[in-house]
Amino acid sequence: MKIDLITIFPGILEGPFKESMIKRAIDQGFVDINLIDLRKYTHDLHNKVDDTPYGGGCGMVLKPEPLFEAVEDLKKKSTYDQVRVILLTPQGQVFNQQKACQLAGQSHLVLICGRYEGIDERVRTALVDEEISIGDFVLTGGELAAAIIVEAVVRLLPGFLEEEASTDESFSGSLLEYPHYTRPAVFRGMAVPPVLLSGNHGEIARWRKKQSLRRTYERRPDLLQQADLLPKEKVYLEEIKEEIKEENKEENKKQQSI
Ligand code: JDQ
Repeated sequence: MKIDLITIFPGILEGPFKESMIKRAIDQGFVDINLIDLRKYTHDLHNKVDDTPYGGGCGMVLKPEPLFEAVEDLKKKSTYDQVRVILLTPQGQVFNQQKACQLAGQSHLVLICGRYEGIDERVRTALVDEEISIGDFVLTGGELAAAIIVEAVVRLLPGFLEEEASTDESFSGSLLEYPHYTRPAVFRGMAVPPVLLSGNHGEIARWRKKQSLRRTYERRPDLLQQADLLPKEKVYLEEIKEEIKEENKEENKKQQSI
């Protein structure tokens, strides 16, 4: 897979791609990531990439010419026949794991990281295939949003992560993760749940599944709505609801005795 990122601040994106998981993916040849400085596609003395908005108003807008030249150049040089051009913007479709999977299936992505008040609308209409937001909050530019998308996509590339690690996790299975513990067995008086030390793999799997269901029920009931649970999981969920009811009764008794 090839990922090109067009930005006026390549420095923002250098760090994230030089460390850890993404560096390994690059070194092992799973992905080729290129930072493209938009100013390289300007022709004036000052490498001007922005201009004032028509109609007035505050701030600046990214000019169309450098962005068109950059994307056209990247497409011309691409060895793939399908190049997907993505714009990071607060107005895009909200990014999620499903979208990450879709993008991981593409061979060549071009991510445009805007700045200022945004980009000239003609870039959006004539050049961009898809607009993505990483969530309902406001950033000052698209670079950090692009880094998040690259991270979520690269870890899904076929053969890169351990199979189980990416299929067994939060969101792809639409349940939250169960709690994890490592040594020591007792830390500052806090003990690891005994079942995890039992060596009974069936019991451990059952405990973990119930913990996943309980966490999802308590923290993200919206995810349970979408999940199609197995009959066994539905039984666990009913047990969990009973357990929570019992725990609340105990809480109330304690409260009343004070
Ligand atoms: C740009 C901006 C318009 C703020 C300029 C380019 N999820 C998400 N939040 N914020 C962004 C994405 C984002 C992406 C690219 C950006 C913000 N800005 C600043 C532009 C309205 C508000």
